[in-house]
Amino acid sequence: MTGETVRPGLERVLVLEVTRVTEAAAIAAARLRGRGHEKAADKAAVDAMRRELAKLPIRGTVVIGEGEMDEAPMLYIGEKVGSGEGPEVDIAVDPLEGTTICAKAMPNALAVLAISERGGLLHAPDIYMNKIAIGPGYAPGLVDLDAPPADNIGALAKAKGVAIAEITACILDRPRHAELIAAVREAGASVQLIPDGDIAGVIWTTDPEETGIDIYLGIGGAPEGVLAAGALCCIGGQMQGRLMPQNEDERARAKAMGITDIKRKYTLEDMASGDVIVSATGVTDGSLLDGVRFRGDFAETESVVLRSQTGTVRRIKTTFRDIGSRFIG
Ligand code: VTB
Repeated sequence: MTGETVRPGLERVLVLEVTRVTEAAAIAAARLRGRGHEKAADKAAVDAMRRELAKLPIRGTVVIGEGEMDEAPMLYIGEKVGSGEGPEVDIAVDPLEGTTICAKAMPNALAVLAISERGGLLHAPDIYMNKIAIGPGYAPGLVDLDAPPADNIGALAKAKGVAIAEITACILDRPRHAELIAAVREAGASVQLIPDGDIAGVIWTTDPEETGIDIYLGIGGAPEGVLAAGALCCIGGQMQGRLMPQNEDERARAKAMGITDIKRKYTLEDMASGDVIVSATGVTDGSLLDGVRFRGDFAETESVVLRSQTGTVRRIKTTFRDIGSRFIG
């Protein structure tokens, strides 16, 4: 053997670099856990993430961010981030997924970032998306966004070899889901409602034995949909999504971002493909990750970093010293 083949794609050293970014965002947000100030916690996470992104050796473009340029001062869609040297990459961020969860110090708030080769992540506006996701190991097309919930649940139970009563669907607790929730329960399955945080909801489907969640269903944010697709593209699983503009303005925004067919049903590959790295750090404790622990001038974080090209899943526990001087913006 004359050495290892170097595969094209993102530089693997970025795996650790992106984790630094979500760690910093998580620590900044965690300082404001339980204070009831959603905006302050989100801003702290955004500031920290942007500061860390500036240190990365990349020429990055934000494709999923805090909003469009006119509504978000930082990490807006189209913003250039990184040191300005290195590969051209696309970046999707959710500096604080679950701002309300964090403000209430409830479970499952995360700092999330995905990085891909140019064009590897769907450029989606900050509007709603209808989503369906299941974990790996099932025949392609087993479930479908346009099929009745009972059909999807039935197909999944059959493929899993269990009774429908043993299937659990994760759905955001919103009035708009009343019919969906009723249909899933009527089919005989159980529903786990979540207050926010559907990136985690989708990721849970990849490990039903651990999380108890077999399928994710319902309407959440499109940015969260693309980030969740990024994660599934690394771990495996199936997902479909369709943008759900609520008015003319949202339709126009989607068009301005290059979306010509607003009714298009996106597959997982349409939303995330090629070499993708996703990092998530826990802000509050959750079933995916522990939240940030503060001990005197130390902080401990737990992150998971995924890479699609190799399918590697890394869990990283980090202890930071002197956080008083290092992480105050
Ligand atoms: C979800 C959830 C987010 O927005 O995408 C949701 O994952 C959808 O919007 O944590 P609504 O709150 O309007 O239902 C969040 O709850 C907040 O960004």
